[in-house]
Amino acid sequence: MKQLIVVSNRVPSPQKDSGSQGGLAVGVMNALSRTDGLWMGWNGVLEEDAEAVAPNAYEHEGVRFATFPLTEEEHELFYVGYSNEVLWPLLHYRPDMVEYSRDKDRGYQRVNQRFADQVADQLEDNDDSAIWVHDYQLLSTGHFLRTRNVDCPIGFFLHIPMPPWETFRILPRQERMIEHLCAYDTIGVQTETDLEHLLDNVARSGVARVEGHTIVFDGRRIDTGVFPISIDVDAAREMAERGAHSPRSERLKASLRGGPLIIGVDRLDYSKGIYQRFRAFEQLLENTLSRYGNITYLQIAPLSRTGVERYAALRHDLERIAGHVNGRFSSYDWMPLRYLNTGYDRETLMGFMRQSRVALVTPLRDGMNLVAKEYVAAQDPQDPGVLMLSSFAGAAEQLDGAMLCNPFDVEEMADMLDAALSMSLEERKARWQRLHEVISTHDIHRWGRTFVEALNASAAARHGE
Ligand code: ADQ
Repeated sequence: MKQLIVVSNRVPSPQKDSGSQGGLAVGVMNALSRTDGLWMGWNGVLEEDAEAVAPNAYEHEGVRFATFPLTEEEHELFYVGYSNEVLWPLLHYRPDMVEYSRDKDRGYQRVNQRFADQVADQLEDNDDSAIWVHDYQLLSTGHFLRTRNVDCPIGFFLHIPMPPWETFRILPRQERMIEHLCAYDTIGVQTETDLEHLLDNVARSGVARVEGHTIVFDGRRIDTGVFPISIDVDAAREMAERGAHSPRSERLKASLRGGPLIIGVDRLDYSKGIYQRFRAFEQLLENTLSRYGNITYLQIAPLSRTGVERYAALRHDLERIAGHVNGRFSSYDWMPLRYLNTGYDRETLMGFMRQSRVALVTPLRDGMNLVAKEYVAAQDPQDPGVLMLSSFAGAAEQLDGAMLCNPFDVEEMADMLDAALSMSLEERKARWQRLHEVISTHDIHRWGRTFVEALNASAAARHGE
């Protein structure tokens, strides 16, 4: 393969190096730099005559980028509407939150077509290229590429969960979505469970046949596989080591006054289970106040998707319960729950993680969850903290050294937090070693490499046809 084109809704900011942008950017940049790589996506700007604007081309870290604006209406229907008010809740097993309309559906299709047109226009050599499309915002892009006679291998990776049929079939016109998925050559998901559901959904929709892990549609074969996304373990460890000695970390440490620190780091999203976590922390305080002294729980939750109504409602609920917990338990010189909507640079974040005795990573549902893996990488091997992980995060299928919990059982979470805070050094070390072994062997480089290899294998199979 001479050229790899990656397509995602957003592309990493050229102001930051890929290492400081998190998992996806590192994995994709690695894959792109091995070929004549091009990364395409929305530039984050809304413009009235977006359709008439030529993509902005630039180079960063040896990789070419081409980004383009959207109109306000496109953004409203495609991104806010269909992507985040229909697909996001549905694929996170929350059909009760789905707000579907035909307008949003049409907007999604139109913008997916526009992404496909932009890519097709940039394609230099159909025979020697491959395209890798990312995530739920662009499920239909492969289909529209095919309608533009793009014949090269096209892969798709779903970063978020795939629910079972009884949930998936709630999506109006779900057959069309499956048909659009069948335009790809390779489909990757995060976990075995997601793959099981994907194959079952395809079979039950009646749109295509399933043979083992292969989908057969209209005489074409589509390979599927599990590719758990991960992190750059060495980079995360180095950032944590530096970050733990930064002035911010020193100030955080001094402010704890010897008490243990619990940390949570998430985008403010209802799928992350932050509300249930706050309640569990309240229960912990109620159960153990006299035992641990001043426990501090630091929840860092930068706002996301502020245009979506559900997120405003969640924010309101979190502010209310945080105020309630602090009102109930704070003393004149101690505030147990520190709830922040600020984003921090990665070094600071990793430094904070290294100082925390426990990380609460308790989503109600999550594709993978990179924070869980970052927390493991950030620990001091001589005195590691404890990862408390929801069994509904994709990461739980790999990270069995964590304390696995059910985020819907607040009392159980409180008991487990108690056990985590009093865990012996010996057990902490043993658990951490198991976790670290997994993330070091299954890191972000492996993720990008194995997906591109799978795509290449599809290409080879096509040429053999
Ligand atoms: P997200 O839902 O965004 O990703 P996650 O996997 O946890 O969830 O990744 C978030 C990233 O943002 C992490 O690297 C984290 O460190 C960073 N981050 C979070 N809060 C931050 C803050 N306050 N300041 C700076 N950085 C912060 C989606 C899916 C996941 C899947 C990923 C990758 O929902 O399930 O793991 O894509 O596939």
